[in-house]
Amino acid sequence: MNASKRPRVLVARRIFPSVVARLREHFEVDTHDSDTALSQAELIARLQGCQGVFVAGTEPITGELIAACPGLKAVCSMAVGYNNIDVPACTARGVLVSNAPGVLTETTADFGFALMMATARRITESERYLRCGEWTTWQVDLFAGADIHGATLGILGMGRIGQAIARRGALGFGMKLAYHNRSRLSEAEEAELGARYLSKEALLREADHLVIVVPYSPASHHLIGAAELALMKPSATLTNVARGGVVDDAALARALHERRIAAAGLDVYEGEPAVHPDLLTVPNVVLTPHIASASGPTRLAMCELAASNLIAALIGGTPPTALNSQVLQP
Ligand code: 8YV
Repeated sequence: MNASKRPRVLVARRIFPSVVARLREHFEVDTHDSDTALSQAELIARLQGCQGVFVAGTEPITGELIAACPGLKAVCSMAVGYNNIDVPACTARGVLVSNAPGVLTETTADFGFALMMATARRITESERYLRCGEWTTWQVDLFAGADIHGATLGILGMGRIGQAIARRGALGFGMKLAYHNRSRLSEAEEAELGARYLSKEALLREADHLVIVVPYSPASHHLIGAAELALMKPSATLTNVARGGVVDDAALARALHERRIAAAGLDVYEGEPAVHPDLLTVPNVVLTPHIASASGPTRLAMCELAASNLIAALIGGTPPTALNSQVLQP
């Protein structure tokens, strides 16, 4: 193909060079080879003349941006969550949107489970104590935490990742499973997992370890706030690998400080990368920087999937994980 006729795309974050090289086989590629997200105004300026954009979960693709970039035909994200993209605005203007489901399910479930275990067994809290030189003697109840095996695992949001966490709990650790989800699983799915469906309130009351895996939307904003935390057992833990904003971080910090729940494990935050200052000062919380999907092979697979979507959307073929494939209909 004549190089000047090739579609132009922007890769809006630093990603793997091998994926950029693959995109260069098909496109004129402009890169923002940086770990700092472009602002909305910068994105709009950089997207003039582009037909496609490769984003992470961090670039806001708003209706305003779509209107200001009339040449744009495809927005392909390497994230599974797409709350940063105004999909209806894209659809209305015929812009294809894709996300990256599937490839990160098991890696994210591994991490969610690990974070829950670290939280229940106080791993990082006890490591800080040791590193500070405070460990001087064996104590019968030193960092005594909660058991995982045999405990009730409560899953809020029973999609792919929720189910993968449920399997780990039931098969690996003999946990009792309970869940709440907008739509209930089929009887066969519930039986296979051995999972009981509960109302959100009953789940909060019964869970020994609550793991949150719901997508973020206005409907799930502060799904867990002070009132919900008050329903939980004082011995319970809460783990969030979904999105900041699903949990009211200020209310959670208060509940942790007052020991109204035992501990929390958080990978995501309201307004991240900023973290609520009160979460930084309570000891009974494990904090990680949004890395649940971050194994080397999985991050590469997420980028490859976004690239495959971009290539199919602009060159030809069926984008494997489009969110609005109706825009491709003639
Ligand atoms: C990503 C995520 O690392 O896929 C998602 O929705 O939250 C993470 O796996 C992140 O969004 C990429 O920016």
